[in-house]
Amino acid sequence: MMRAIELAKMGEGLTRPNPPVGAVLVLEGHIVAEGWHRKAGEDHAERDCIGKLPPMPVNLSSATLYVTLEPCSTHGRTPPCTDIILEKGIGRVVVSVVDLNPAHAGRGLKILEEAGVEVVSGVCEAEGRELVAPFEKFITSGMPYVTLKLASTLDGKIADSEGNSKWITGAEARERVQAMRRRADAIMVGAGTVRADNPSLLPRPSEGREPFRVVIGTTIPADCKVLTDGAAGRTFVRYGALVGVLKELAEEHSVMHVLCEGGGKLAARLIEDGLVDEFVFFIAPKLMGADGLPNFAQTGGLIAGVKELKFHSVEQVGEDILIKAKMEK
Ligand code: AOF
Ligand code: ZN
Repeated sequence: MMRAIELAKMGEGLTRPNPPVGAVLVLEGHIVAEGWHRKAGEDHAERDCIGKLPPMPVNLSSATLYVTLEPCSTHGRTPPCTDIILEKGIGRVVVSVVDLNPAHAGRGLKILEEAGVEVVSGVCEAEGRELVAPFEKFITSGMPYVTLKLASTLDGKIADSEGNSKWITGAEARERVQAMRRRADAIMVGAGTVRADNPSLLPRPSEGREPFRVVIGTTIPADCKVLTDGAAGRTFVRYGALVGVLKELAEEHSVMHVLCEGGGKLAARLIEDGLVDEFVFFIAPKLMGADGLPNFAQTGGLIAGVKELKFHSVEQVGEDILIKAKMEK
């Protein structure tokens, strides 16, 4: 299943509005085929995997198909995966997580079981759930999953007194940010960040990803990168309630996963409005000092109103620390 999850990850950032899914077919203890979902409208992971079997007939009644998501059971853009599994006579199907898409949700597993296929679910469930978290948010609420990434010094400063923020964290942390961009459907920043840094916000290397870029605010220079480079056609500048902007991204552009990279004011608004699904903090072993410099929560300031988070993972990345956290529900 961990191999199937690895395969699924190759589709992250490419599949909207579909989830990234991976599949592995095992026969007599050996992996005989692998597959993953590349793009909505193209083969699902199961079909991609099974399609890679050699053309000669093989008895698959003792084979196990490992899939990161419950196989679909209805005709969407593509035919149901349950059909091909039954057609090929695969004896056992192991899934990580049930598909929360109301069109499937348990139905695929039931169809397989009723047809005599041995079904196991909940394998590597935490990893499988993490993989489809953006899809689940999108399909169940019509809103994108929002990851808020912030890089700060140990004393919580996200920029210096001249607004410079690019060099707070080290090279490895910046590489990780590129990987996060490849997994997102849209990268969002505040107008202040564009004015201060003139970022491209595109992943490097892009590996085929073409995320939207969303700038929240009114005034950005006409010659900034996001408005003038080759991907400028996928840049949106928006002002107003963030809920409305996020809804527009989901409804009109099938954006399932938004990565917000700050700055402090936009971060504070997202936090205040309860729109952040996951926090990713990069913390550098540096002290900036000085009062009044930008940090990421410019509102509140009383212990009574403190926002409680829960750390999900803590990891050293180069000289920096990466903390993933979620708001306590
Ligand atoms: C699977 N395997 O690899 C994926 C699944 O319009 P379609 O036919 O592409 O179906 C989209 C739905 O299928 C999507 O909303 C989700 O519930 C499921 N995605 N299912 O069995 C896959 N990507
Ligand atoms: Zn399917």
